[in-house]
Amino acid sequence: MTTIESIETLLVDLPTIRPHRLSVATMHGQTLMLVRVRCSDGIVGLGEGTTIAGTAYGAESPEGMKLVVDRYIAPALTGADPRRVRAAMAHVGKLVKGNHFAKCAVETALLDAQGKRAGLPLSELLGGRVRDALPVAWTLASGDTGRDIEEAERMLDVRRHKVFKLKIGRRAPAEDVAHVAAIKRALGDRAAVRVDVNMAWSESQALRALPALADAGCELAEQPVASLLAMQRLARRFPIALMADESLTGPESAFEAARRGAADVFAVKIEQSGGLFAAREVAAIADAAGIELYGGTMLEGAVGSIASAHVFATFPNLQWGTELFGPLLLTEEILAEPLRYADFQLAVPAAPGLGIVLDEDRVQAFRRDRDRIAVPAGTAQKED
Ligand code: MUC
Ligand code: MG
Repeated sequence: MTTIESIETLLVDLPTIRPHRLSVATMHGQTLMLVRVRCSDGIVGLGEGTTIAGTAYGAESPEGMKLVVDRYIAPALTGADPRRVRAAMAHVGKLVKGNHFAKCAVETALLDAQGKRAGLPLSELLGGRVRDALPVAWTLASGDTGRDIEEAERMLDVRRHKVFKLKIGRRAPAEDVAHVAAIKRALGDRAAVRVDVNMAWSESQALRALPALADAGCELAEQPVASLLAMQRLARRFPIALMADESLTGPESAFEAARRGAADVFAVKIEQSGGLFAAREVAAIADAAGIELYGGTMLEGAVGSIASAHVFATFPNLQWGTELFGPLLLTEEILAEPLRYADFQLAVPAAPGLGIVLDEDRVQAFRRDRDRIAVPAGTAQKED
């Protein structure tokens, strides 16, 4: 019988190419919690858990995920059959409540191993991909309108992105609307402009700002308010699509959002959903309810981004494309062969499992010392 021999975790701290300003925090670096599942047949599966600015975005942190995997998930799975991925994760579900991001990292590693074992890319293992490449949006979040326009122009020039998501919600809504309008004016029909407010507005602020954003040519607003009821009241009032992100924490919440008609689009995220299978359930609920789909990111590094890509490649509907640009926000490459971004798309690898190989030297170089609590200079999350 094939068994899981060990599950190991490590934290890898990587700087971002520039400060990334969201309404909840400014990121200067990203911490990847990598998981390696070693099986008795010699196969090793890889997974990743990532958050946005530590605990500023959600309840989990990379350090917390590592603890949950080391202390609770690894002992529960050691000795289990790695080929029974769903049984293994059901067992974990009984012992570990919540902790969606940590569970997603482990499920990814089990599926990577299973794909390698079967000789199938993850997307084929999950039932078959319907596309080999995914459109990828870029997030403009430097905090400066001129700099954002220059960044967008560069992305258009090199044909890497032509859809831009603007992070807003830190400033007064009227200032944000002016920022969005200036960027859309500069880019014109060459690019699509969307915004993500990360829940920063009250409903009355959203009521004033959404029509102004629509007038400025912004095609979509992501999670302008926190409340699902407020999302429901705002939906379909203005000629701008409303997308749910933070409201979607798995299939149950997706069902509730769909039942209430609280969004036109769902941003599906594998970690927030609770894993790759759960993300597919969220997408199925959207499809059944006539809600459109978008492949979201938790700003994962290469491992989490490519796991997401395999899942999104299986979605029959993906009307709004994806934003799997996480690895491009980091200064350092940790793969032996970088992911392929070209012609505004990310190629979904064709090799078995995730279809990627870590550059072990690079990983070790950026690995956080096990005994050191402090985060290396330049990568700490801090408010500016
Ligand atoms: C989010 O809220 O969607 C996605 C892109 C980005 O810059 O941040 C993430 C999180
Ligand atoms: Mg969002």
